[in-house]
Amino acid sequence: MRQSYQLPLLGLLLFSLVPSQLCKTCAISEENYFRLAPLLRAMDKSKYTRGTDAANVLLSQRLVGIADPVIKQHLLQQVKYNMQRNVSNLTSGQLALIVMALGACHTQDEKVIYDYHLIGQLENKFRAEIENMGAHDGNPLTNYYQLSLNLLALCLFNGSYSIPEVTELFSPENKNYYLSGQFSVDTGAMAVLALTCVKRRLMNGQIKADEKAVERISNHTESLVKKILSEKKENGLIGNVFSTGDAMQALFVSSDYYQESQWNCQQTLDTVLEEISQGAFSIPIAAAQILPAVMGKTYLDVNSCVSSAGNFNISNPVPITVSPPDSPSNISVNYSVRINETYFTNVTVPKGSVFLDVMEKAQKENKTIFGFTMEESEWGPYITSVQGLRANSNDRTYWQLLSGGKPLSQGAGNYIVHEGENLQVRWSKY
Ligand code: CBY
Repeated sequence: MRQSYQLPLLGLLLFSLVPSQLCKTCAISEENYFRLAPLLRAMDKSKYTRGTDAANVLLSQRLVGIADPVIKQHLLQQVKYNMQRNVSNLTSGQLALIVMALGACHTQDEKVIYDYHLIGQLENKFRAEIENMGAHDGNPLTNYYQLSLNLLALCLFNGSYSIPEVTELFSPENKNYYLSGQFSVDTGAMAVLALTCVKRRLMNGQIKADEKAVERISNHTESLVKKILSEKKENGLIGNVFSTGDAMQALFVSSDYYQESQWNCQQTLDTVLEEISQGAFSIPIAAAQILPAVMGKTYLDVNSCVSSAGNFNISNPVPITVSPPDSPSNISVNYSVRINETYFTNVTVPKGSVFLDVMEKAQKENKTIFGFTMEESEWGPYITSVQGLRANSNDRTYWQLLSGGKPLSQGAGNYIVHEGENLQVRWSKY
């Protein structure tokens, strides 16, 4: 009895001793800015996309203070076009990114948020995600990465959410942090950013709740940070190359929860710079998700932007033209579809083809067995069905892409296939 009475007090005492809102970052030095050119080139391509990756690019650019009016105008048009068409077409995470992009750095574009009542719509989408969890065994409409983006945007732009509900929802034991049995670093990182925002508002007295709430949110954050750090690889990447940017942001804002010796930020940054030079971030969204971290920024900085445009003298990148190979040769790969049985084929495609080209070639040969459908996503085509069997987030089913039995870390539109490779799409649960 005595102990349970003392615990909250002890928590409060410990809390007041911990230096809060600490934020440790490591960032690229100015003389190395030229190494970011491939990212700027990649983000430039979002001028030609119709998707919501434009929002991610705009958010990222504003955070690092690149004021390219042409790109900005194009992105803004895209976002407005999207809004006017039908907001209900957007998923919760897409709308959250649009809100953050428009609201970042308090420009006149912020007005669009209020003209279109985007905060109210975001609150509705958050509610719908939670209701779906109630009806479908704890599975949201989309996923926890998007729920985290949703909470983050609501927190940053004064939307409402229930603190007890949020602490319950984002408990580190929740299965939604895991995809196919593996802790999703991207998801955990986004949750840390959202929870940190909520905690800061609680502590500043901007929102009210009992002190237990702060303590629970701190515990959740600590546990998620531990899981993120345990996915650190020898070369410094956290999860894989595409999750490292989000993970860095999460670690920047949560340095209260780990020792300096547990993370060598400079090593991670160096490896990321190396990956940039090798062309790892060639699609706009991948570039947009790594850029803030490399510049030492996080999504929590949207309300306190500083202009670094003056120093950033590589804003008009010239694309490097790669001449196509003289004689395009063909390669042959094995391709299979696995449901309960496995259906095999062998197809010939031009060298440099991607996974999707293989799937299309197989489909042409046998529509019944290799027929498939896809949808455009920010990361490129997402395979929605094969043989008419459709992925469904209510039962966590999806079509997994593999090579040599190992899951790929790129989508069908980006993974370049090699001679003799054993490619597979597999009916799976995440
Ligand atoms: N973003 C989202 O909603 C996606 C969140 C995310 C965690 C995302 C990775 C991280 C990010 N930064 O955006 C994510 N993937 C999720 C949640 C999912 C699941 C989607 C479930 C749902 N109902 O929303 C799911 C089904 C488990 C999934 N990803 C599948 C896949 C495979 C797609 C195959 C297909 N059918 O087309 C694939 C290719 C893995 C595989 N081997 O099958 C895959 N994802 C990959 C590789 C990735 C990475 C993409 C990297 C790249 N260069 O293309 C990823 C960044 C991402 C997008 N997935 Co998912 C993760 C990584 O490698 N770090 C919010 C929205 C607004 O943009």
